[in-house]
Amino acid sequence: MRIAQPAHRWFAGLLLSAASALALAQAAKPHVVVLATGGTIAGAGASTLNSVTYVAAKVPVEKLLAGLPELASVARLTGEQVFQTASESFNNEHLLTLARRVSALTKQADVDGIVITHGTDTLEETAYFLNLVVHSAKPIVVVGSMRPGTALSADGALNLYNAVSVAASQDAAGKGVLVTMNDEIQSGRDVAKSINIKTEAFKSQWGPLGMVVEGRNYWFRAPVKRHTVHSEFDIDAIETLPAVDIVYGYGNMNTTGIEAYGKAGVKALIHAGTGNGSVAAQAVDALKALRAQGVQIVRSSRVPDGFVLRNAEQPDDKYDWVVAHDLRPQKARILAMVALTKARDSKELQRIFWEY
Ligand code: DAS
Repeated sequence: MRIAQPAHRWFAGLLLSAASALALAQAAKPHVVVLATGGTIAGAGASTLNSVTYVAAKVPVEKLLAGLPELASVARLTGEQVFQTASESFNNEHLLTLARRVSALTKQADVDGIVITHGTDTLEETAYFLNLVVHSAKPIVVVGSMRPGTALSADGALNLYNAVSVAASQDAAGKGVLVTMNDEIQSGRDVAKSINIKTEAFKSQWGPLGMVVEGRNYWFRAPVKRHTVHSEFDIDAIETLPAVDIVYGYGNMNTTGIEAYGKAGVKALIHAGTGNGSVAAQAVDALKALRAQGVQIVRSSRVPDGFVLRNAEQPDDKYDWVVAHDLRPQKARILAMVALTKARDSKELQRIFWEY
């Protein structure tokens, strides 16, 4: 014979079973780890009208996640504060530390995807670096914002939601490191900050890979250059990064910078030339002298889009120089640093610039 339960015990039982059902449902969601590094997405301004005047790298990751309860609908989250810095101040140690943490997390069976919140100034460099050295097909998404969360029409909340949503998506696996900004899903290799004052700041001349709208991914193309699991480079085998710097081409340029970097012992120098990577006549001998000292010379261009043709503006075969293909100078520097942990001659270096 069933003994009737008093109403309050029946209700408590109902609540308990609902709570445990909710907990089970949450536990079944993909586990996304959010690694916070600082930037505007963690910034704060004095008033809602301060969309450009604010202090970056203030809000801790716990607060970023707590301020976005919608995230619980897409993933189970863990937050880690790896750094709290504006990204213009990133150095090679930041890159190595972050990549080692990302790599270690991707090896954990209970981690399904990773989001890195990052300043927008060098976000494109970090995304490309991770694309080259983290051997995992799991979604890795780098995200920032152009306005602090305290401003009217702040973009960080939706950018972060989109980043977590993409990182929790199975269809985002195997596409290399991704960047979600302004509803677009960009390739970490191709994307660069192209407008320094709009929320529609990140562009790729080859276009985004897709869009994320209301938590759903719409893909339109896939990367063709080598990345992540198809890369010959692995962060677990990289102790340090060699010195690689950039000189800028312009009218009336001189060789002071080129010679100074030679004296400083750079292993490669990226020349951000005019046009199709042109080198001023007065700079050619200085670059040839560096090459003769064993410094690799990589011709990139200050022109954001297009790509540098080998042996067009300069006899690269004769000078034993390398061309950066379609990579902007700051991206070419990242690839040259990683490549020189393995490549020992310019032919190998040029192959790497064609393939990555
Ligand atoms: N200073 C910028 C940075 O940290 C702020 C930003 O846009 O994120 O990259």
